[in-house]
Amino acid sequence: MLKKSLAIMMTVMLGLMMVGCGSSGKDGQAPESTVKEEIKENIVVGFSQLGAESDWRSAHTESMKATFTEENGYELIFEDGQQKQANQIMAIRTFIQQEVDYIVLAPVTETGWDTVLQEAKDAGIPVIIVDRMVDVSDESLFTCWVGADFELEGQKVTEWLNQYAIAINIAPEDIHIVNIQGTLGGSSQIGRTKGLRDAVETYGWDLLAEMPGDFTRTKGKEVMEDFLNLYDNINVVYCENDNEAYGAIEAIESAGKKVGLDIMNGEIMVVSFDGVKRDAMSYALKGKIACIAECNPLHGPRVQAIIESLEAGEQPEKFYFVDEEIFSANETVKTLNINGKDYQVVHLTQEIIEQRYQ
Ligand code: GYE
Repeated sequence: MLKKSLAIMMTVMLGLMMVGCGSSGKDGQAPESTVKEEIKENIVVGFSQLGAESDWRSAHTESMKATFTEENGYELIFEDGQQKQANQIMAIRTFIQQEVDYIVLAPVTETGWDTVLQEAKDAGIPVIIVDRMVDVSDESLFTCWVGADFELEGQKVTEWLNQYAIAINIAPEDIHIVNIQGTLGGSSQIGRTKGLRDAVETYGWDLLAEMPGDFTRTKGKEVMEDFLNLYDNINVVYCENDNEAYGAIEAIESAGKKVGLDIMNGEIMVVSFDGVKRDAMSYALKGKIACIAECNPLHGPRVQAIIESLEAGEQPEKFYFVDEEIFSANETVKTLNINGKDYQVVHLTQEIIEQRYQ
């Protein structure tokens, strides 16, 4: 059985039964008091978040904090790793010392977790991995994982691009792409980059360059400025998240160029991932971002469901992939077929945006 932290709530009801003013009590005894002790067991969750680089990450943190509240029967210990694996390892070691009931880890990179996860296992603390994955030699080192299929997200965006390119009749070799990658070594970067590279190979597009933008707006802008200085024929910018896309758009517009889908007439097309904020969707509605593969950050309730099933003695699925959409305001591409499965493209309208962000 798991250790529980005891949050002892003392409800002290002083039943002072005063008999007469200044009296020492009934029959001369001490005042009668009733101490009622209610013992409520809160489940202690130590959550090592990797950082605060993007809108996606803020929504993810928010979802965890809103779920693991005292009202819901939890105590959440939150640690921000600030993009450093060493900080996350330190946080996990602290959680082990604190004898938390569960460790939740959103790992910055995939590799390098074996030792610390073995320590958690030896301490008998289940570890739930969220968002990016861990690449460990022994999968029994974590209980389960919940997150997105990042490679599929990449395949959706590139298949959308492929169909769009065919529809506007542009030759594959005339598609000149730059890739602003996410944080190198994290699963979302690895999967999305792979999705692009595979499509480049399959369709024969021209991949000019790849550089990490660390999933931030600032770095996305810097990288795009460098790309624009180096290449004068870029017509597609593959941004591995929306924050990088905002930065890239800023750089393109400051350079006096136009973002949009009309790449036959000199516009530069931006595609990206996440779709968490209204801002990103509004950009998509205007065609400033041509297409966005959704990445859903609302993992709090999913992790809660996993913990509840573990508490009930059940064994949750080892890997739980979240279903996600693909958005574009442009109606040219309607359906994507990837590995034999159809995905409808959600054609954005103001109404759809209002519904999603009430
Ligand atoms: O897409 C990006 C972020 O790993 C899915 O990390 C996550 C990615 C997300 O900061 O915005």
